Amino acid sequence: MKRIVTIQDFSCVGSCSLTAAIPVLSAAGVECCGIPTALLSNHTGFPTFYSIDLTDELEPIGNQLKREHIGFDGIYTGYIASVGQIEHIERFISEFRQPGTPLFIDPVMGDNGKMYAALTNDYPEHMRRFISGADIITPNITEACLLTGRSFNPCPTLHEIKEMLLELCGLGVKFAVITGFSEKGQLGAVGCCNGVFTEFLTPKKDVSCSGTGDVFASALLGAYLRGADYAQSLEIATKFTYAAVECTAAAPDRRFYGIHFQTVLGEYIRLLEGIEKRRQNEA
Ligand code: PXL
Repeated sequence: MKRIVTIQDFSCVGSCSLTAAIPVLSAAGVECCGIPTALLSNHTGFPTFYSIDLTDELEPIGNQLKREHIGFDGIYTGYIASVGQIEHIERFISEFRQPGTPLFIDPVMGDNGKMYAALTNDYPEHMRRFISGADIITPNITEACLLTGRSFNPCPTLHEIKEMLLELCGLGVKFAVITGFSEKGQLGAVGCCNGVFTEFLTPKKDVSCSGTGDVFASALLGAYLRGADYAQSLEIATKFTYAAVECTAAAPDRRFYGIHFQTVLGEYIRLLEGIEKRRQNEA
């Protein structure tokens, strides 16, 4: 079984960050070790939250894991609470990333044209440096605009999305994905690897719920670690996220609490098994 480490916050309530990554990656058959960067009562999209910063715990945790000779088949970062925390995580990665260890960075910074409340204005430039060594990144449109220094455009054309993807790949990213692209009543993700584009769209649901990006990113990584190629991983993650958003839409009073992915994890597992069966048939 593959073992990865994910470094992001633990929000007690909100179905996001570690509480999305661990179940989704576990459903993919991957051991998902979580290192919390902060402990929050609830995600920062609620009007108020209580937070304990755990930045200073990262180094002793890393040292202890090294002492036990624990290694990882992948490193995955999500919401990082501050520029200082990015720097700590960079040191952790330089200790644990072997040649060939995939580095997956979800550059969580904002949504709907706004940066998350707790982040500072200099954050995007540090995130831009941080993603330069990544294998896979999954910004949404807001984050892609922040990373490429563009002013926010809620409905970029496919051509504009492709320009941003090429720019992100130009930073040294192997597979850049932008989520939240919409066209003709459909919504989905577009990816780029070596100048080749991949796109997968589903019907658009007008539902916005926290944790959607975290579920998509975790599902994409899980599929990739299970042996799906980049295009297949993007398709599976988009289909699964759509199923979860549909589920959330059916429970409007609960949207604030985060995306309802839990009841459709079985769907994700079936999608992964479908890829595996196809591979066996081709062999
Ligand atoms: O889902 C992204 C996310 C992760 N972690 C925290 C957040 C958010 C978005 O609001 O506040 C703490």
